[in-house]
Amino acid sequence: MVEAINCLDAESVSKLSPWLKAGTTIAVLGSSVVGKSTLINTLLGKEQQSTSGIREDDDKGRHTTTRRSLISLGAKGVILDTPGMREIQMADCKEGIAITFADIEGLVGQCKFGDCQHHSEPGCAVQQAISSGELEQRRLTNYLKLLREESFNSAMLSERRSSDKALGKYYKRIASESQKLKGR
Ligand SMILES: Nc1nc2c(ncn2[C@@H]2O[C@H](COP(=O)(O)OP(=O)(O)O)[C@@H](O)[C@H]2O)c(=O)[nH]1
Ligand SMILES: [Mg+2]
Ligand SMILES: [Zn+2]
Repeated sequence: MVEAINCLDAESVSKLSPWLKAGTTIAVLGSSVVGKSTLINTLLGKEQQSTSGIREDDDKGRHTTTRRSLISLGAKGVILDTPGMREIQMADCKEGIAITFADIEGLVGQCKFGDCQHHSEPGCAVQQAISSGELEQRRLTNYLKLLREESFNSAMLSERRSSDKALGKYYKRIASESQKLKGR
């Protein structure tokens, strides 16, 4: 669905009401200055989120939304304001890929080798489907590309999570050791 709205106009923003229900969480995404915070303010009926129309000066210079925040819209659910993002990466979406490419995943199970990469192995059911015209090469390329992206991002994410955890433990240890030293 695409809705064109004026974020500054409550009546226009009310077009979004079918998606704003109790129990739902909505995230606003998009480049900086597209009007994400403005939209949220109009939904709230007050200027709660800083927008780039409001100048805020601090040691970092002029800025608007600098961090994520989760805002309650009462009976309209909750909404997540975000600073502008350059890109959105996928992770933990193996299930979504499996559903979207159910046809290919069905073929994969029929390949001769369990670890078939579906490029040039003998007995590859996927390549057979390409030759017979049952499957489009473009669709297979997309599938393989998404799988690669998924596994790369998920690995990066778990690496980052474990290094964050280790850092947290390190901080805790330093804090408790310095407490001990103070107590002496
Ligand atoms: N005319 C008009 N101005 C808008 C609209 N949405 C946002 N703005 C203005 O665009 C600027 C950036 O909005 P802001 O909410 O800070 O963008 P954000 O960075 O995506 O959060 C502000 O000056 C808003 O007043 C809109 O629908 N119409
Ligand atoms: Mg903003
Ligand atoms: Zn195969």
